[in-house]
Amino acid sequence: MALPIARSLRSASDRVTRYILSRNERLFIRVYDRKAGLARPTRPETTDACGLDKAARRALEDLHREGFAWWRGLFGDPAFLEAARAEVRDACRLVERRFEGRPDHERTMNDPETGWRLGRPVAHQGRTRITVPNKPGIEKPACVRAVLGNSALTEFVSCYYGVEAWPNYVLMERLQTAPEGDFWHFDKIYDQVKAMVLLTDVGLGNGPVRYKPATHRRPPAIDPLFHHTFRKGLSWAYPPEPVVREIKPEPVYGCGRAGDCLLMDTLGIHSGTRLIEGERLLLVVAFNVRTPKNEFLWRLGVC
Ligand SMILES: O=C(O)CCC(=O)C(=O)O
Ligand SMILES: [Fe+2]
Repeated sequence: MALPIARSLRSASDRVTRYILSRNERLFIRVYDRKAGLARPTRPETTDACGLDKAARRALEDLHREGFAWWRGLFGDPAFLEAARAEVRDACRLVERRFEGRPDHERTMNDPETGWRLGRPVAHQGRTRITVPNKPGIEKPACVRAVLGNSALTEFVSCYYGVEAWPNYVLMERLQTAPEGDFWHFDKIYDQVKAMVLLTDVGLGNGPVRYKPATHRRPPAIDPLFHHTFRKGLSWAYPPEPVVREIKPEPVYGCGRAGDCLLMDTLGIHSGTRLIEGERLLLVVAFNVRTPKNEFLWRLGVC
């Protein structure tokens, strides 16, 4: 009997906390930053114990400083790349078949055969996206198993936060020529790192992601949007262009060779750019982490 009472008291207190923080931006920011301070991403000089090699240590330093980093050639095996490109193209063909003849308002569907979440191809952005949850009972192509099974990558992200990290899902993505990129955004107010594995060479014309350096430390102009996202959800995670333009310095572009792995702290502001030529194929591993901030937001039921 005692346990359900304790639980319902706790959930009542969580609801009150959420209500109070919803009403007061400054208080929300203070609490949010204090939770973040409890497990700041580990400083690179304290990460010897993580056993990272030289390339990974350099990427870790860059990720701390800029919120964005390159780990060159991590998945550079040509046989892996060729097979992975074929698997991503196959998955894109499955998406086309599944959406054939479906009404326009259906933006996503769960594929009963594979367990994947399929996104309707977004024509004006040239984007096809398949989400493969990292759960039992979900079909996982070899390329997905390879990125999920790369323990150096998971260790890297755990080391960045100083707490346990685990891959939550993998995106298989294709970008084709299109009139538009997507809008500036942060992914969510939770701590998360995304590892983007390039399966094709990406130059400026091939739709690289762009990232405003150091915005993972949240410039003050972004505070109201974090608060609104807390209150009302992810439609507030899109800072307007003039606000982003005022934030220095200029963006970096996620160009690289097939096999390079880009690392991105998704609290920072970024956007996909328009693909002008060729085709960009990508695997993206999204990592969850058990930071005090995330535990707190999970408890409050924030999306
Ligand atoms: O595809 C891209 O270049 C960026 C996509 C993005 O914003 C993300 O995966 O969070
Ligand atoms: Fe994003």
